[in-house]
Amino acid sequence: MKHRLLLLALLAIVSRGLAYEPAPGNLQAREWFQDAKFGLFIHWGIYSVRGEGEWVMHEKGIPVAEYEKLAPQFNPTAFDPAAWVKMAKDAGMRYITITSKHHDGFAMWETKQGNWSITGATPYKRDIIKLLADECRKQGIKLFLYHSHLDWYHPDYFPRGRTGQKAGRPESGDFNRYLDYMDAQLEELLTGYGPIAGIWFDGIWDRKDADWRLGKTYDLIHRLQPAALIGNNHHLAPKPGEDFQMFEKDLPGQNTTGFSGEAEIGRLPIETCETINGAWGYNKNDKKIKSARDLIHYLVRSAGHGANFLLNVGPKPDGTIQSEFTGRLAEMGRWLRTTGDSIYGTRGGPVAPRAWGVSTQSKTQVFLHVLEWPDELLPVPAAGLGRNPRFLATGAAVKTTVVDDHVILHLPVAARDPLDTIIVWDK
Ligand code: FHN
Repeated sequence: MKHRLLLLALLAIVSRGLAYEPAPGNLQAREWFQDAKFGLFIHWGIYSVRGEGEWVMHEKGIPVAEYEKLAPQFNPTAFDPAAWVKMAKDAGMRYITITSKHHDGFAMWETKQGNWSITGATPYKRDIIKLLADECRKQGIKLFLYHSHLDWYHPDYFPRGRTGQKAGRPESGDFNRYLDYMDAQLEELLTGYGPIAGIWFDGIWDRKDADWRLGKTYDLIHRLQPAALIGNNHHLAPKPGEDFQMFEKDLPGQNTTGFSGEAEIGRLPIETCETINGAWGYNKNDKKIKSARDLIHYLVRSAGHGANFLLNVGPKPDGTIQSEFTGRLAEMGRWLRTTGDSIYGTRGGPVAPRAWGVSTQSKTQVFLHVLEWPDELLPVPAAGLGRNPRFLATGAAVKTTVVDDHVILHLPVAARDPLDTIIVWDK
């Protein structure tokens, strides 16, 4: 009787998908991912033709038959994958995450599941994911794929969710057939493009209560490429089978967007993503470009929270990336060339994140990033800091005074970097 109960309990766990055991290569990939710290997000698709962001189909209520007319206009002859990858590497980024399919359902690769794709419906006819994957491999940078669960195009995406209501599709459909189609597309991506570092899912918030068969899809991915990391931007705590957790436009623990309210922080590697202006897909009217200072601070604060930073660009329909974006990325890369030791390969440090800054740590060193602190004296908890405090930029010793369990750092104005004063201790 006891054994039967145990067996039943085990079966229940397995059938709920809780039994996921990451492969050794997957665990290694998680470590690599956390060390990498900085990645390039790319939102690119036929929506870029309109230059009004990737939600234009939903926001303007464009029916499928009308939206399809964008495909013949998408001919990115200036797309230069070598230049994109070099741009990311020069920015200090260690991986790229590109939209294989966004919510409009359009495949940016040569899918065999219909003609709604770059090779089936555009004059360009070349497989963008393949071109980029080959170039990433050549230049030694990893590639993740953003893949939308939500689909405004496919007729079997039914019952419909809270978006894409005006796409003019028939009021019937077989949701499981849609999921089969999605799995078949994922299988193509995970078998025809070399090692894929991970799949970045998005969109199940559109139909929160639907059965998305996540276990089946996740098993498929892990079977085809055990080291590929699965993350899902469902804005909730991680689910079984996922390998990293992401936040959107929020640091872990914040909820300025309203997306992260239910997203309790799990124990997986974490990533947060942000835009350079306010848009993910190309938006010709969005001129609100964040400063390099703000973007660098976001990277530093992410690292202090133990999270990666995935920073987005939305390329233009011709395949070029606007100079405001490339300029910001170049500035970030320049900064990282002298400060990278305090970011790459680190985890959150002993001083918890504060309004004035954060701490990070590698295996041998602790780093304090003082981002906004007007005074010369800065008290911080002494626990875990280590020996020999000095300014990372110059190597000059930092004068300290110990008061109870705090150490007061003396930070004369002349020794400060207005962007980020970094102090390093040996462990
Ligand atoms: O709806 C998408 C949006 O277009 C974009 O892809 C971002 C990126 O994090 N995620 C979604 C909203 O949560």
